Amino acid sequence: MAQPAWNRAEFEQQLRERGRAYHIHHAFNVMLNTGRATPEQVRGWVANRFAYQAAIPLKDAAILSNCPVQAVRREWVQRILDHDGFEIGGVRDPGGIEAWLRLAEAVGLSRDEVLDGRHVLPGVRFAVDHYVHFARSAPWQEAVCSSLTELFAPEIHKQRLATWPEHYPWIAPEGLGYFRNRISQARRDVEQGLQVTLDFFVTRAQQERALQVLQMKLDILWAMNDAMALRYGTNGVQGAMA
Ligand code: AHQ
Repeated sequence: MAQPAWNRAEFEQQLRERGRAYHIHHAFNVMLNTGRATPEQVRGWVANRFAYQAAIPLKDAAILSNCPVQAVRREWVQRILDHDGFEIGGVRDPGGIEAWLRLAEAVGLSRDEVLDGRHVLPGVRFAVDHYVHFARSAPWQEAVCSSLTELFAPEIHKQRLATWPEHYPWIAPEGLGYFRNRISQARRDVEQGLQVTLDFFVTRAQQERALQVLQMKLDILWAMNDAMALRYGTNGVQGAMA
């Protein structure tokens, strides 16, 4: 007997409950955000996470290329501008990738060693490549749904802004600009991503699929932290979930 579909509020609650598995709870992130990371571990995180950041515009362009709904594309395209930056009608924004490179310089990395990917770990590379491949090959609504880990992102950005200046006074404050920008951008992203998800995944089987897609993306973020924890250690810090 097919189970009844959840109503919108119940379905949204099911999505939000997956936050239990968000990488804010991973030992590597707990170490970072509780001030127990060495400069080498911070640099390793920044250099590896750049691989993820640099792939986001490719992922979002893949969604645009698969999405036939103009009303969705005209909002989704903002995400590419957020990351790649733009100069339109005299308005200039260097974008998030440039902000991440400033974070890299603030933690003592050169732009070149971040841009050439020399520090990127195999597990990070495979997780990032899977995310881009998924966005290229999955139905566009599933790729939209996979971005909903951002339901939990404002919290992790706020946590960094609240803890890094005190714990890592050696990082110039302007290096943290990326995290400041993402709080509002993530909130705006989620508004669109959640509406598309709640509108499209309506039967119980579709809703269960949406939860499976969200879990896959949570695993992508978790796997990147696993690779970094193995390479750089977590200084004995235990995550909120093993
Ligand atoms: O900086 C992040 C970002 O630009 C994005 C885009 C979004 C997506 O489309 O999947 N996800 C995401 C995330 C960013 N930062 C991560 C972090 O921990 O700093 C969190 C990550 C996410 O929650 O998916």
